[in-house]
Amino acid sequence: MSEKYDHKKIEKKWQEIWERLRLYKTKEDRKKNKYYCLVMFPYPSGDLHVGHWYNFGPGDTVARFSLMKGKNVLHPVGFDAFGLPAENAAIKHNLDPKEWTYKNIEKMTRQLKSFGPTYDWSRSVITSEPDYYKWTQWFFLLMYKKGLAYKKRSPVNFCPSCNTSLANEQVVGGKCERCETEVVTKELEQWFFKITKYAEKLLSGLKKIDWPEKIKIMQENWIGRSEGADVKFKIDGKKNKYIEVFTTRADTLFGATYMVLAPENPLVSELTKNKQKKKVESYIKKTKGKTELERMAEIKEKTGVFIGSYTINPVNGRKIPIWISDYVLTSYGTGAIMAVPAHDERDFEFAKRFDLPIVEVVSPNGKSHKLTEAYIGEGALINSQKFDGVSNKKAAKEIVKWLAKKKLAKESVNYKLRDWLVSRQRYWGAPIPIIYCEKCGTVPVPEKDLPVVLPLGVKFKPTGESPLKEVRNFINTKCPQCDKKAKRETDTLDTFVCSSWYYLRYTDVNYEKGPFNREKVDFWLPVDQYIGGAEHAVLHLLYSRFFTKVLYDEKLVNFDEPFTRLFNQGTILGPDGQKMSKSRGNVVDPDEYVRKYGADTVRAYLCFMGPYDEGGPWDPNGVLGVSRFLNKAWNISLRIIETQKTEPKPQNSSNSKLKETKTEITRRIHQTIKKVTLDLEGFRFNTALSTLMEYVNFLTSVQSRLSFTEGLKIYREAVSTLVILLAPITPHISEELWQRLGNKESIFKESWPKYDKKLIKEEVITLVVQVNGKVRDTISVPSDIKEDQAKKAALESTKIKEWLKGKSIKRVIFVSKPGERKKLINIVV
Ligand code: ANZ
Ligand code: ZN
Repeated sequence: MSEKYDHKKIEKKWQEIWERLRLYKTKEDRKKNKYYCLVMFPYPSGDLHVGHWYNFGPGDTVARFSLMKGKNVLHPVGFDAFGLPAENAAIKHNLDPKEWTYKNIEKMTRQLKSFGPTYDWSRSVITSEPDYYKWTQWFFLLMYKKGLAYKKRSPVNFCPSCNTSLANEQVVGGKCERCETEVVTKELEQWFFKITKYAEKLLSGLKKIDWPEKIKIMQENWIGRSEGADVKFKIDGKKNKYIEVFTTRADTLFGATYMVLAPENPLVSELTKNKQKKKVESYIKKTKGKTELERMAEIKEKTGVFIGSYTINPVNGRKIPIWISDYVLTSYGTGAIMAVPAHDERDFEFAKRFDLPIVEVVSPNGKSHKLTEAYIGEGALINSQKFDGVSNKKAAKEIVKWLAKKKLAKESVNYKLRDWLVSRQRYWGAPIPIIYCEKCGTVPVPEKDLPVVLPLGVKFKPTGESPLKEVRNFINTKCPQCDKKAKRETDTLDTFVCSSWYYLRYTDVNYEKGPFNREKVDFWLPVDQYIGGAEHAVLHLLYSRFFTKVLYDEKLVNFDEPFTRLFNQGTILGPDGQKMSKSRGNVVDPDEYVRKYGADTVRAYLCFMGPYDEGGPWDPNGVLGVSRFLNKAWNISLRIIETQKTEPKPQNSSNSKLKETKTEITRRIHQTIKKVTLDLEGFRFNTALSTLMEYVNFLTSVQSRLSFTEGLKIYREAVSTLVILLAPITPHISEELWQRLGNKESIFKESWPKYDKKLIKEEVITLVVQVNGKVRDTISVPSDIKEDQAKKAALESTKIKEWLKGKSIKRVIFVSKPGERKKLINIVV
């Protein structure tokens, strides 16, 4: 009996040897093609969960595969270590956030190492280290110097549970992305990054990157480009005073019967007539505290107040009333709209409620109708004077042109994207490097004074105000300009700022002259393959693109998209098919499976469980199946390897039969190389693995025709191929068998096998065609012919056609047994 597959022994042994050999030490080898393979770095939450494994396991397969294909691979990992959970855990357990974070990093590093990844640990980053966040602060200063960071008092999203403001991207369906608490609006003075300046570039850049279509569409919608026109309405009774509105439907101008301003629009106080003042003010008060999402909700009953003034519709001179309503947002377009109740649903509801005139101007059939709801479709214009009869699409352009001549309109583009709110009223983050001086005002911390160190051991409670406000020796400082007493900014930076540039730092983590070493960044970037979850679609993935574009414009890097190719792994569900969660009790602990079956089994299972971008439920039986496969692969490999040492060669029976079988094995080897190579290149890990499973079954079955001793040379080649093809997925077992095959160097120094097209050539078998059970023809067909093709071939045979003349076919039966060298078609007439 051969030695049993002992995953514990093998995995420990090779992890130690690989570390000793410094196998994963990355070098810049200019003779090879570089390949930067990046996985989204984890937040040190305490435990590596299955989702992490699903990101990192197959990610490591990609890195190892590229390594064996002869590429110069950079495959780093680090920790996104600042952030709220650390602080919340600290409060709950009366710990220090730093202590909690670093303990978790230690634990997660151990867990990460247990699956045998190729990470070069000497290139790791921890974003909460001063020598990292020093440069995060440097980026803030860069934005500030370029006018891309500014402070503004405005209503912002605020999570009452996390006690901090949030960026728009962190509000999902009106709730805090992190804790799912309903977000409220608060008026605060906050720092923003002017990402809106890059709206167009962020949009057009999407065209040239190889990302999942889904993510590109999400970013496109988030940026929300909208083409239309700004149209000027003269204020009635005022000379040369206008209100500008943004509209995407200039074709409907003749149907604009009232105007609506956002309650926050500065014109409101100016234009409100005394009689209306009380009502208007109380309405404005009620609007405050409502989030944009609430205000735009379709279902909500429309509210508003007439402010007593009028404007003149520029197309027909009609006097129309000005209202305020919360369904008009202050932050979009011009904060004012022309309302066309006949063709806009919200305006229609509003007009019904307040009994405002509804004038139909776009008609599907050129006639007028009594409208019971807004008509939003296409049509020809009516009630629009000289534009009557013109198709509405065309009319939109013509009306803008016509008004533009009178300087009353111009084409305009708006974006839904808002500036990125980056300040947080929390402790565990990079301090914003700004000083306030009574004399000099807002003063950026000079680069030589970076980092602004986050004080440690601070006792705090989240109150909605920055905890750093309580730390005297942090807050009190000197003005870098006049040297007088001054105070530091006490908000910290959103952790998404830290993660917007970490992929640059990996190329030289100890660099001291700047955030990154230009020479190394020129060599490694952009990232060739990024792998991570789709939940970052409009967060990290958008912010990183923005950072890169700023760097590009500053000529600090020579590329303007950071991640050339992106892959989103799917989600692993609990064994019950539901999302894993503690409350459901369906959370799978990968460590437990590693202990029981080994890292190689878990890695292979993750590759095998389904298409990588889909994921699916975790199936304990599936793990068992994969474990059986590895045992089978181990057993047969070992039997072949050991045959050489112990058994004498027997006498050959029939030379031609043996030769035929050897050819068959050779063909199978090359077919398998081809299939697995293409599958790994396409991230089809599941089918790569099922091909290898079939291959092992084949090797097991073929020995009935050619014993191991008879075909030892070809069998050894078959085993070599098996372990090489498996190596990126199950590195430990492969390395062990590789060594037992007598190889001295690591399998990961071996180059990926090439297949020989000539040797793959399709095998031909015989298709026997019967009519009513009698053999009438035999045709040569490919061995893997499918039922439809076989039927087609049979019916196209001239001999068969002859037999079928004048008869009607009742049934066609296809008989195909795997491994048989003949297949059969029986036509029943
Ligand atoms: C007249 C009109 C007639 C409109 C019609 C629509 C249909 P998107 O595509 O999202 O850009 N709008 C403009 N600014 C707004 C604001 N600050 N708050 C709320 N609504 C605003 O939508 C543009 C349309 O949304 C604009 O075109 C305007 O209404 C409204 F049959 O103008 B429209
Ligand atoms: Zn929250």
